[in-house]
Amino acid sequence: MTISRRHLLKASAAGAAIGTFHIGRGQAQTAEFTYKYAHNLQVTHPVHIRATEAAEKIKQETNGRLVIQIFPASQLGSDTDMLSQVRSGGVEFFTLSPLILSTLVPNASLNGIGFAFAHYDAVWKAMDGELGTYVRGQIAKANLHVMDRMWDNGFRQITSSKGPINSPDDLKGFKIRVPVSPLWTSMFNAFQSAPASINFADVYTSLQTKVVDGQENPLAIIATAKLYEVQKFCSVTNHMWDGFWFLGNRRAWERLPEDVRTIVARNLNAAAIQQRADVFRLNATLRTELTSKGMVFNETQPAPFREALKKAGFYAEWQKKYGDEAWDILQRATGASFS
Ligand code: X2X
Repeated sequence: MTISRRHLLKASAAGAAIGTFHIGRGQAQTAEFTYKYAHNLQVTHPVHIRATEAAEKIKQETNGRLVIQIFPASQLGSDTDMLSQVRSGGVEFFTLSPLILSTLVPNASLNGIGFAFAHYDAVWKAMDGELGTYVRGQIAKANLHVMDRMWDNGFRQITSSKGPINSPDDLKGFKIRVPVSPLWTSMFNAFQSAPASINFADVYTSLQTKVVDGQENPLAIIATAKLYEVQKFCSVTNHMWDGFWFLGNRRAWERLPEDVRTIVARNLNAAAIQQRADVFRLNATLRTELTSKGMVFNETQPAPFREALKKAGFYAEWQKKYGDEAWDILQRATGASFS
């Protein structure tokens, strides 16, 4: 029996869908598993680039048994849709912001508390440490598989077509797009802005048509999604750090033989580490690049923004929502104190 035939039979026995034919290295092979991975970013973003490399390595190392097809730029649907799809098995893999994931796993959003992280060292210590372990435990309880290493989105900055944000007062009444997540809405309500929950798939158009005046995202996204075409000002607020959990449909994950799972996990976790370094490097150059495209940057101080959140009862409210155990983990992990 040939290898591919044996795999085919194994796949049928496991009840798995028989994969599509694909040509690799000059020979026709049948993939035993063909899985879809969906994400919301452009193909120029480090998430897509590193995931593509990882998928290629996974194909090679599994001798073509697992082919991961990547669907970028919300091609298969918005984050909200894809979260349902990865739960039902319509897509097998999906990268998602923990804050959006919190619509399913409430305490997943801890990392997004305003001004919790001062710099990247604190971020990875927390997300590769106790905070990440706690959140992955919460995600597992919701019946999703999650890879150990988180991918980077970045420190978020506020862009606007109207004018710079220099102080919390400038956020009052500001029509700002936020991702679909209670924590984001709550934070910009605390600033007395007018937040609108919009999936990333619709952000460019909503800015272009002036449904909203601004949005907030890390520089790597402002650049790769070309938001500079529809936004003039970029205010460096670093008001929140956000990343992406690499999620898997639980049944699809468990259907993979153990040796394949090991190969997938090793490659995706290694890709995450490289992707973090990519974003870090981009941060150093993107400001110049975006300035040359016409964006106007300004610096801000975190203290008045943090004070405004505190005054509005933002930290107290979320401490109550998360519970003391989770809040203590956040404080220990970040070294931040919000009282
Ligand atoms: O929707 C966003 O703004 C993005 C791309 O940063 C997230 O996935 C949270």
